[in-house]
Amino acid sequence: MATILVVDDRPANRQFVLSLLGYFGHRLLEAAGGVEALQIVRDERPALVITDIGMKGMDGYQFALHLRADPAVSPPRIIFLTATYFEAEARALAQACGVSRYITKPVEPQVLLEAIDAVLAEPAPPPGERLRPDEKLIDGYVRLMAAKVQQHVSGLEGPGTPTGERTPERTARLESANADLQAEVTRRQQAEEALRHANIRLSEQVVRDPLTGLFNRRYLEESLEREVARAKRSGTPLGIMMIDIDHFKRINDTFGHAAGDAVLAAVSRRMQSMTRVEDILCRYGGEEFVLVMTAASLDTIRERAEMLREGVRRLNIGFESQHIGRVTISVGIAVHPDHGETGSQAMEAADTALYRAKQSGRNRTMVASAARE
Ligand code: GH3
Ligand code: MG
Ligand code: MG
Repeated sequence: MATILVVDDRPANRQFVLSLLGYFGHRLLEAAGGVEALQIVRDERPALVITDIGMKGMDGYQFALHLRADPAVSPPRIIFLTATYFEAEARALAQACGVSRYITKPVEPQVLLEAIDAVLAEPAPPPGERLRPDEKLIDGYVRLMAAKVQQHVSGLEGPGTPTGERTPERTARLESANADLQAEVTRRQQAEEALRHANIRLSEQVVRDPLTGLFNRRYLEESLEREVARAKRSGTPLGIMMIDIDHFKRINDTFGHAAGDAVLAAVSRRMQSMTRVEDILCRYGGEEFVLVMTAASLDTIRERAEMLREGVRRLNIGFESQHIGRVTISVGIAVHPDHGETGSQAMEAADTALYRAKQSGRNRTMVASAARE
């Protein structure tokens, strides 16, 4: 009696092999993929692994390579199961991965049982034996196999196929080919997805400030006129808030630049948590921020400014072992079209209001003076 692990991502295939081996008194284990199978091999140390060669996620050959490369396990004997139409590649792949046998599907019970007996009669691979697989060669075979799967499926489904030939065996082969193709498609989709994520991260880097994660000035400049145009079309007001941390220089001077950075990050996080997703919060420079609020009345903007001021004031900031304490902000507000026809005019009006807030003692909100309230 031997412990045998059966690996296949299609339950029906797995079940077929398991029920066949069930009659012969072996201890049977099963896995739906390469990753799971690796863990089972480490825990259960089967004498033999029978694995499908083309699976979603980790393929049979990748699984075999992992096993060979793992110094923690003495590698079990392996039998590959493969579709007939890429038998040649599978044979080469088996050789490159140090796998001594492969069996074509649909599996003939007699062939499988003989192969199992023969493989189990062989001496186990010595634990120290390590393989140096030729990655290029393997990659080449895998590509060939993927191409053949595609060819095979279009051959089965193509216009030249006589429709009367839909025997159960043919249907089973078609299903199996489709599943192989699906595995290949999934692999490609995963690669594309990873690339898409990398691209999103890259484009994020262009519009985000790295310290605070807020939008940067460049993004503000790009979006401001667009937002003004949109506000004009819809006839809704657009709010601009200029925000500046009070006496920020003192924080740097007292606690150091790194502590100053931590304050900038904490203030940004707090303000971000208090703004709507459709609003644009940017780090305009140093310790200055701009919030663009779409479709908001002056009252709403002023209310939001007071909330931000209170929210920041309540922060109790520490950095490493230092207690930095509280910081305050001053805010200048302007509304398009009341305080400026263009985005930059409205920004200037907000900046002037901010200057007045600083002049009159800081930690307060001021509205641009020409406001029609
Ligand atoms: P006020 O209340 O008038 O705004 O005073 P303030 O000290 O906040 O203003 P001031 O413009 O004099 O100083 C801003 C300081 O912000 C000076 C600069 O060194 C610091 N600063 C700018 N960018 C960064 C940064 O990325 N990290 C840190 N730690 N400090 C920065
Ligand atoms: Mg300041
Ligand atoms: Mg400043």
